Amino acid sequence: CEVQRADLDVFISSLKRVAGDVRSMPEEKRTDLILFPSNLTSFLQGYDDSEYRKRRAEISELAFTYKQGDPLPTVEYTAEEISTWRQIYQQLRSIYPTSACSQFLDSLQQLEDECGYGEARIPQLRDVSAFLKEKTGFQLRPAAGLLSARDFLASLAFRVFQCTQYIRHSSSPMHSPEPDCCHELLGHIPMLADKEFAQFSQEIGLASLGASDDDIEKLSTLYWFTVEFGLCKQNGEVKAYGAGLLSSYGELVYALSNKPEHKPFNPEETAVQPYQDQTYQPVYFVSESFEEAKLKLRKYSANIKRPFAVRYDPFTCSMEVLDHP
Ligand code: TIH
Ligand code: FE2
Repeated sequence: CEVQRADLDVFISSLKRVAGDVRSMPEEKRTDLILFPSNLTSFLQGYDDSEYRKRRAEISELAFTYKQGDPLPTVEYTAEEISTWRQIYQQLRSIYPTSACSQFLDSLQQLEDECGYGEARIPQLRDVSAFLKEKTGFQLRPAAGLLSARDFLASLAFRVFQCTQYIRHSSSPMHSPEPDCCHELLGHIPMLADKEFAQFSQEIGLASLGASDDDIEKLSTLYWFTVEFGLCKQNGEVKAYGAGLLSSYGELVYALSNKPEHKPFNPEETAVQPYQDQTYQPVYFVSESFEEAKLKLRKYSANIKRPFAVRYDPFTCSMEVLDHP
């Protein structure tokens, strides 16, 4: 059985292909394709705001030109952008203590104490990435928006999290149908600073390497209902740990109300549950704990057929690829 070494670039070649194709298009068309995927346009605020579109194109350019190893780009946010952030921060911060899981609350406190989190300014990916690297080894990479599930999941296998840097339109602070910096910074980062959750996230990524398109679809649905919209029990109460909930005041309140359906997390069933990417979810999955979710996911992943097996080497941040699983 031969062992080969592979880095993240080997697994995310399609990202470069998409970016390359898009860069050769006329400006108008390319902004449309990348920034405003057709299934979301009618739900997106800011689609008609030409200033906003220009700003989005400017920030996405930073991600297109980024290469592995470069320092993370910084963005000078405008007064209007900071005011949107402030509103979102204040609103969410007030309901976190009763809605968010304890791991999230602990990490957010640390981010406020050690990493400049607060309503006054939008944290820079560069500072946040250094913070995360110390806590759990996760590192950030800027993303323009459109990313295939395979590329996104492959990054997680390397403890790399791809982050957008633009902010949602000021007219929709309570919910955005697509990720933005509020979603990454408030939803994902605190969870990725927790050791056990970081491990859980990486394991979804590891399961994706070499998986068929069909299995990638199932894994990205699992990712959706856990990392993005997961709920868990803590001291007999249901709390949110999903980033899509923790960055949307509107959906966080809704998810914990008696309106949507709550089902127990079970990978086989969760992986094939149809999901909603334009508005709130009709159903959420509840785990007993992260430990339970991790063990169930591990069992599920062991049954995925793949042409090779992988082992992550945390010292070199690379993958050992073994030719016989
Ligand atoms: N709906 C989330 C928010 O308003 O912050 C953003 C997204 C999460 C997952 C997909 S889009
Ligand atoms: Fe997300």
